Amino acid sequence: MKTIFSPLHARHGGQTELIAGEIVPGFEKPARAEIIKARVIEAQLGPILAPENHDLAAAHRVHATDYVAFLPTVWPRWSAAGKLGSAMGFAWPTRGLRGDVVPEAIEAALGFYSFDGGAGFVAGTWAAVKSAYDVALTAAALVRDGEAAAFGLCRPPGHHAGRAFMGGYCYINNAAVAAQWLRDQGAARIAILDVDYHHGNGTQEIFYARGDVLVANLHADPLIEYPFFLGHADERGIGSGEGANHNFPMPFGTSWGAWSTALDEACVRIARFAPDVVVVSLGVDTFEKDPISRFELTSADYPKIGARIARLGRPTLFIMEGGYAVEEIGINAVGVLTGFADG
Ligand code: 6XA
Ligand code: ZN
Repeated sequence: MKTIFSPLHARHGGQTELIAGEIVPGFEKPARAEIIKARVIEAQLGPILAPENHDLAAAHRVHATDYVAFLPTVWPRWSAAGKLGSAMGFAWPTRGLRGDVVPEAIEAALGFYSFDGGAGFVAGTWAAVKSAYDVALTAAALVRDGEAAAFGLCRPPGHHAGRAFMGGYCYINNAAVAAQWLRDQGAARIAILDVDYHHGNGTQEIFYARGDVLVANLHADPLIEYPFFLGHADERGIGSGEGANHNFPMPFGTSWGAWSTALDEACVRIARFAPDVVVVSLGVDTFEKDPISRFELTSADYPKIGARIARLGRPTLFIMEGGYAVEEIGINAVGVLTGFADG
C-alpha cells in the first residue's frame, strides 16, 4: 500500500489549545506523523510518496467559500494585530447570538468560524493544513486510478471540521474532501467509516442530507466525551440522507469485544450500501494508553480492524485522524494497514 506524506505538516507545531480551563501545549503535535511515517518504513508497508499540489476547488465542494478564504488569512491578520500566542477565538456565537455577521476583529472572526479553542494557528498552520489537503487528494487519486488501497498520512486531522467551522485540531475535513472528490470523479456511492475515538461531527454535518455518502461513526458517547454536541444514536440523516448516517456511541472503558461488535454492525450496513469506495477516518486514539481518551483497545486489536475492513472487498482510502504521541501510535495505525493488506 502506498503512503502519501508531506514534511510540511511539521510547520504546524507549538500551538496551544484550551482544555478544561487551561491553555496547554497542543496534543496534536508533529511527532505523531513522524512516528507513523517511521513505522510505515519499518513495517515495509510500501512506498512513501510526496503529494501533488491541488488548487482549492475540492475544498469548496464541502466547505463554505468564505470559510475556505478565511483560513490562509488567519495568521497574517493575527500577527499584524500584534497578538501573541496561538491564534484562536474566545467567544462563540451560540444560541441567542448573531450567527450571520462575521466580525471584523480577527479574534472574533476566529470564534465565528470555530466551535471550540482546540484549533489554534501558528505561522505555519495554513501550510500544514494545505499539505494535508494535498495528501488526502493525492491518496484519493491512487484509489481512483485502481489501487486497492492508499494511506493519506494527513496532519493536521480533519473530521471535526464542518462546512464552515474548525475545532478539535481540525481545519479542513480531509476525509470529506476526498470522499466528495471521488464522487466528482465518477464514484456513485462513498462510505465513510470513522473509527476515531471521537465522533466525527464535521463529516456528519457535511453529508447529513446526502444519500450518496454513507457516514458510520464509532466513538465515545457524546454525553460524556468531546465533541459533546453531536454523535448520538438517533442522528440518522435527513431528507435524502435519511438512514445514511449511523452512530455507534460507546461508554468509557469499551474494549475490543463491544467495539468490534459495533464495527461489525457498521460494516454490515456499509456492505448493504455497496459503496464504490470506503474512506476510513483512521484514528487510533481508541488505544488503552492514549493520553486523552478512555477506550481500551490494545495493539493486537488494530490489525483485526484492518482485516474486517478488508472483508468489505472495496477500494479503500485511509485518512489519518487522531491518536496521540505515544510510541504505539505508529504500531497501531500501521497495524490497521498491514491487517488490511494481509486480510
Ligand atoms: C479536546 C479534544 C480534541 C479531540 C481531538 C481528536 N480538545 N479528535 O482526537 O478525533
Ligand atoms: Zn480523536
